Amino acid sequence: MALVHTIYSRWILDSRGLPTVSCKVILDQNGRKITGYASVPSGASTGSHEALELRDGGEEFHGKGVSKAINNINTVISEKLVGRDFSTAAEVDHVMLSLDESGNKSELGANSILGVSMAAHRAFAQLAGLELWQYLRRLYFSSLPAATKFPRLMCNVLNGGAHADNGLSIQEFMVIPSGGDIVDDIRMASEIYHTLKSNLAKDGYSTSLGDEGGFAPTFDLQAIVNSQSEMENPELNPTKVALKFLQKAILDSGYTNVNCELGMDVAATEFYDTQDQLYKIDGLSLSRSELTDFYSQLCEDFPIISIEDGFAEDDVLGWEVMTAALAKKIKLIGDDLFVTNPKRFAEIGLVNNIANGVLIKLNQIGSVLETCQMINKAKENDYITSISHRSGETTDSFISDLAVASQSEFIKLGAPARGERVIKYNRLLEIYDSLQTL
Ligand code: 2PG
Ligand code: MG
Repeated sequence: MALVHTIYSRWILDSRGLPTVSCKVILDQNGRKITGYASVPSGASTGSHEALELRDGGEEFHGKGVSKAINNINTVISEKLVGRDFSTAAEVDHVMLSLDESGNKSELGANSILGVSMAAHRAFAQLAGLELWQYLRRLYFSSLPAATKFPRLMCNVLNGGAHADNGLSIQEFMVIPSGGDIVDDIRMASEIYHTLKSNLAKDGYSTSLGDEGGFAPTFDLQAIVNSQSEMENPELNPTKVALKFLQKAILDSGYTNVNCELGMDVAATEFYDTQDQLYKIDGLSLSRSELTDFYSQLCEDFPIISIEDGFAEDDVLGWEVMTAALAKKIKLIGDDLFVTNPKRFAEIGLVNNIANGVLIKLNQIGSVLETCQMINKAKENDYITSISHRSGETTDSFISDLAVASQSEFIKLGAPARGERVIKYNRLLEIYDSLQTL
């Protein structure tokens, strides 16, 4: 049991240089003060069913200011929490959730509630003398086996879609190592990332980075055919060229498709034309069955084990076609589809029996408590979970602890480069080391 002594929020800059909410929660236990800090990420390809991220509009920060969200923390939320005793961080979340009855957190903002929620979980973990992942395990995932299992990494090394200006329709091309343990996997990710960089440079492509630290080349398809390079015969398709580069980087780094596989986040909502119900991908206009065939062929040609958001967020029909064709072979992960919302997951996913995995993003639902409820609901229904960062990130590594605590199958954390991404990789290493010395 501890008393909430202080809650304080201010804006900081995120990895895109835009403001976001940071928060600190100070607990007081018989005069002993404990502080938990957190900061909130932000998406670019956001699903329309996500909880509301409160932005100010107006002139400041081009309308992206978060002073309203911060004000909500420093007034409404503080007034309700400060001076009260709590025995867990989940209790803090329950009180905050009762303050916003909108259903999508549009009264207080998901960014304000989540900032306090994450900081409170950190503070209560310290109060209990536990690492954050241990506290989350105890609070939300106590029925899981005691053993510590690390997630497989989904490393987004080549960026497109809304995260880059390079004309690639598909948003994320990921390598997914499975080298044995998390240390080997992170080394593998780093080596492949740098091999990919040299291979792109050798072929004359830019190695500038997209929002998630992956490379963002603009593929000149005609030049590829003319050059007779190893990238020849991509059937003039940028997606295939991107996947070829990834596969070559894996092999050139001395690995095989046994110890490193591939995944994509298509983010198909971004290029779905609701008028004609066609997907405008790679200069093509594909129907549901044509797009499914396109994915099936890619899965034949490349060692792909996971496709996220292969169809648009409300295109249940499309998801049904894809699920029927591919769910037995690979992971079909819903991101914009489920938006980490247990209710939507039940109504859209379980009722229609679509997808077989759930992407988990804290700020899509807006509290740690509900995020963990979503993870448990997915597990109960045999859906795998992948704990995910956002394209706009901070140096907060909460997701690494959450992935270990929940024994999630995957963690999606961008490229192994740039501070806001590597801190999540490095936190996994830190947890690994702490287990060796326990
Ligand atoms: C996604 C994410 C994270 P954003 O679509 O899965 O990779 O991107 O944060 O822009 O929604
Ligand atoms: Mg996604």
